[in-house]
Amino acid sequence: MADIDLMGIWNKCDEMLVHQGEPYNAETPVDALAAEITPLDAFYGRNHAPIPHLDSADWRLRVEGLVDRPLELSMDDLRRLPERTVVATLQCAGNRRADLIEVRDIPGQVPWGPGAISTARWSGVSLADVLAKAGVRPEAAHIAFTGPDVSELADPPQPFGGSIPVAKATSSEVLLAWAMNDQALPTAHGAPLRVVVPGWIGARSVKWLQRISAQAEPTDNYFQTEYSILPPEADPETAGPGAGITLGPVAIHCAILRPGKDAHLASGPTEVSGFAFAGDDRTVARVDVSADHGGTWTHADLDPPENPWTWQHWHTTLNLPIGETELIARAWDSTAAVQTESPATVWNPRGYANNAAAHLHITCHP
Ligand SMILES: Nc1nc2c(c(=O)[nH]1)N[C@H]1C(S)=C(S)[C@@H](COP(=O)(O)O)O[C@H]1N2
Ligand SMILES: [Mo]
Repeated sequence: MADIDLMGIWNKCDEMLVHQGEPYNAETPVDALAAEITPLDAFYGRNHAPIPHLDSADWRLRVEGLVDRPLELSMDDLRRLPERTVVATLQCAGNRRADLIEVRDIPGQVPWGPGAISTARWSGVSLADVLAKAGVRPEAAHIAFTGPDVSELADPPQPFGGSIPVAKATSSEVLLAWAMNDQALPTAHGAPLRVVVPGWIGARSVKWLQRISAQAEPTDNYFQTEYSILPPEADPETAGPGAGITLGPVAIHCAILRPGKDAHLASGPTEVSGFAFAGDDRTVARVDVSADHGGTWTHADLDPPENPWTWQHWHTTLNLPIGETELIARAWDSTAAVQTESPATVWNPRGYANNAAAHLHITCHP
């Protein structure tokens, strides 16, 4: 990837794990996953088309469809509404696809490891405030978002879009954000304005937002149903839009960050740490870690939730035996849902929503 000017175009650090240069798809390195707030230069990037460059002076947001007052808003108009800040984790539905690919190949999709996830402090306006200005009619059940970036993945090519139900869209945590970590929203992350749907798959947080539409049905945008769980026997090339379970809220999962994958280390008491993310508006209730194939489980020390939409880091000390060991971590959420044990159980043809327990191979010497 030497031909890609990471600093110039995307303003990313050299440690990013770049899967594709154009469209840019890169995951957050482990060190940055260990921080509560991800630095901007390490925040993962997920794109389906070349990055659009919008001039924020000419830019307008249209709000239309089943509304009493269609709107055309400039950034100045939006900045007159109350500013809100929400810390929220953004996670791609394809996060940890690499573990599914080990079960069975998933051609044509980015082989994400555990780093298609990051957390930022987002600032902007509440989508609810903008929708209230427009007056959403009672017949509207979904709020659809459209960006300007036309993706060749759709046939015929289509701008990126997605929708969420009105109930989520009018929750105060859903933002139209113009800032990230108290800095102007970077172009790579959707400037001048992006949607942030906390607790839901990243695909619904449409970047470079241009149009909001209130409608009776979910959007028919290609990416709305592309982000769905097909049954294992389905062919993703021929599956129709209704063939899968459309993804919305994220499911509970966790990652082991330390020790690193395939680490060689001394046996004995060893610090094991990672994060867990509950998704939707749930929190993480417990993280269990095992070094003996699930024979015994240690309950990790878990950071309290910042809010329901943010990952929680955890750590514990395990007494590691000499030789090869597989560490397993599994998280439980506040509804008592737990991660499934094996990626084989959740394998699906497009490789989405892998929330199987985290497994990590290490070797310990005396
Ligand atoms: N306009 C537009 N918005 C988009 C996308 C895109 O390709 N185009 N990708 C989506 C997906 S799948 C994810 S996971 C997040 C990633 O956001 P990030 O690149 O800021 O990390 O943006 C979402 N919004
Ligand atoms: Mo995504």
